[in-house]
Amino acid sequence: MQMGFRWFGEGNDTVTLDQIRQIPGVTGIVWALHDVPAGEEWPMDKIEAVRDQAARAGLNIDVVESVNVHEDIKLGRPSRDGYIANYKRTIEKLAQVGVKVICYNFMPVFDWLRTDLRKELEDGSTALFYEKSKIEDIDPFELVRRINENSALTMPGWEPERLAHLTALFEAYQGVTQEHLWDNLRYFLSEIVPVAERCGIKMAIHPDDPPWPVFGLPRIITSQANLRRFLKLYDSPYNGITLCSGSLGANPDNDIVAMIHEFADRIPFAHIRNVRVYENGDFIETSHRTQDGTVDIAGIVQAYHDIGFTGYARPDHGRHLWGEQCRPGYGLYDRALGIMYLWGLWDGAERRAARERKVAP
Ligand code: DNO
Repeated sequence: MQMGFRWFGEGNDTVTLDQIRQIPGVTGIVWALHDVPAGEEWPMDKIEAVRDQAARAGLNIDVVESVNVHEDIKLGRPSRDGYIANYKRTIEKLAQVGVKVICYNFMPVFDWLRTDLRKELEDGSTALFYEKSKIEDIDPFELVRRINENSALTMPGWEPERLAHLTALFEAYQGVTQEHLWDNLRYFLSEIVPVAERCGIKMAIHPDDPPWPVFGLPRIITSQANLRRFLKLYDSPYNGITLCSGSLGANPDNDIVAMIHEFADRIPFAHIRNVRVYENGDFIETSHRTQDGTVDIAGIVQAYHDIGFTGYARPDHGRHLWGEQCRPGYGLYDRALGIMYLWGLWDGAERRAARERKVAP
């Protein structure tokens, strides 16, 4: 297991590369050009600038998260081909600087979705929170109307300046079913994966977060059965998964350990984090420790060890601790603690395996 740490770039992250390099066992940053809009080709000089910054800190840039997919590709519009051509050229450029894995997602309109970015936990820290009733069964057009009428009412991702854009996208997705989305994903993969194969880059789709449809928008990367279907859309080791335990774990029916075993050779990248799911379906992000949430982090790390995982991993969203001012979910302290917990589990698994090898006849 190779450990990375997400970094949003110089001037765009409260965490510095010098801090990251002091976290035990971290060998690379997980990065992206966050100022390049989805659909545009990434400029080489900006890619090289990140490579050089990381190299000065002794960190690799093997994992990119994310090269975002333009909505026209997800919608299957004729203009998708131009955006796909840009995507291919970006893959080729990233190969030139040694990138090994590209994480992306295929969620319409929103990436991860929460209702509160700083909900207080019992210990006084704050964390990302999802309140089901605020999102499910809500007509998005009605929500836009309510926010327009009452500026005190808002939600992450629904800032007043985004409302017109959101409304246009919701209109565009009307009538787009899950099956349409599967077709558009298949088309995207059939174009992209051959390029990734040629470049030696593994594409790794991120599951939908949360793993169910929101605001009437289709979501398909949600479960073991759907991941199986996804992998069959294009059968290649270069068409893989970013197995995110927190995203999938928001649905307690998802058995992540079983997924690790079933998809063992198709997981180039693992996001490992915990969530606590409540009976009413709300969930909050907790520390990485198994006992703090409802996801079996100890079982998950053991499963990665059992399959001989040599891919990349990173801790995911952390809580905001000790007064840290940071991007929601992306502070230094809790993710660094998370890494030490993951290494503790991993090293324990190594010891057990070595002991078992010794006593084996
Ligand atoms: C959340 C992240 C996601 C992820 C994208 C991948 O913090 O895990 O935003 O980067 O879904 O494209």
